[in-house]
Amino acid sequence: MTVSVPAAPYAFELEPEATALVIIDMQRDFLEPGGFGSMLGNDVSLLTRTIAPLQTVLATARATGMLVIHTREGHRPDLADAPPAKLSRGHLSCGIGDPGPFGRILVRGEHGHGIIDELAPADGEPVLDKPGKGAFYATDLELLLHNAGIQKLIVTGVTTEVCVHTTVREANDRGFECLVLSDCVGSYFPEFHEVGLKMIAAQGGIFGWVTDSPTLLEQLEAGAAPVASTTTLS
Ligand code: TIU
Repeated sequence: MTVSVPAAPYAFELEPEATALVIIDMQRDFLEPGGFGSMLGNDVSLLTRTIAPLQTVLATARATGMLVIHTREGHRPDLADAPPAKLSRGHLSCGIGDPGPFGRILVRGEHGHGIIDELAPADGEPVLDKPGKGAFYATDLELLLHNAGIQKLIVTGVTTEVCVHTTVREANDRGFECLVLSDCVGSYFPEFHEVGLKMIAAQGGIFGWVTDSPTLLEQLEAGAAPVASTTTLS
């Protein structure tokens, strides 16, 4: 079955069995009020608005039998996999590895590093721990996708211009085609979110495609390939 999803810059064709849903870094420290993100002065509601639509996409992907992959940004407790340049960046008084509101910040195993309860991984769904912004860097994601026969990615999560963008660029260079869901990705900076999405679909889809979750779900649920059409980014 091929599903044709209206998108910018033109319809994205996907076969569910060759497509993975990638959910990037929906971690408490980025999303929850009082966590690391909000401690830095960010408005986390710009990120939490992605949770409800993402829950629906996740349920549909599971029902369709699609591969679902979750990622978490973070480090070993001894920080041996954290570049000193990352640790020192920003001159933060409370940064990576320091005791934060939800445990040590971005350290694996700590409460704040965990994925929010609303999007908890199901048994058998790969959860990828990544030390960088991109999900391919220093992880086995590419191997995992190749072994599962995956060629296309539906990309969701946070933040649009940081970990989502880096991952889409990495995926694109490796030959994967990415469909980014505009309502299922979010940024602390609305203008970066908007421009970040435009950058993906510009120049004929230089990095990938952009649509929203209702548009994807409508086509997945119809289970057919209607006439291809194009949407514009608002
Ligand atoms: N996951 C992710 O995007 N990590 C970040 O550090 N994002 C920021 O926007 N800071």
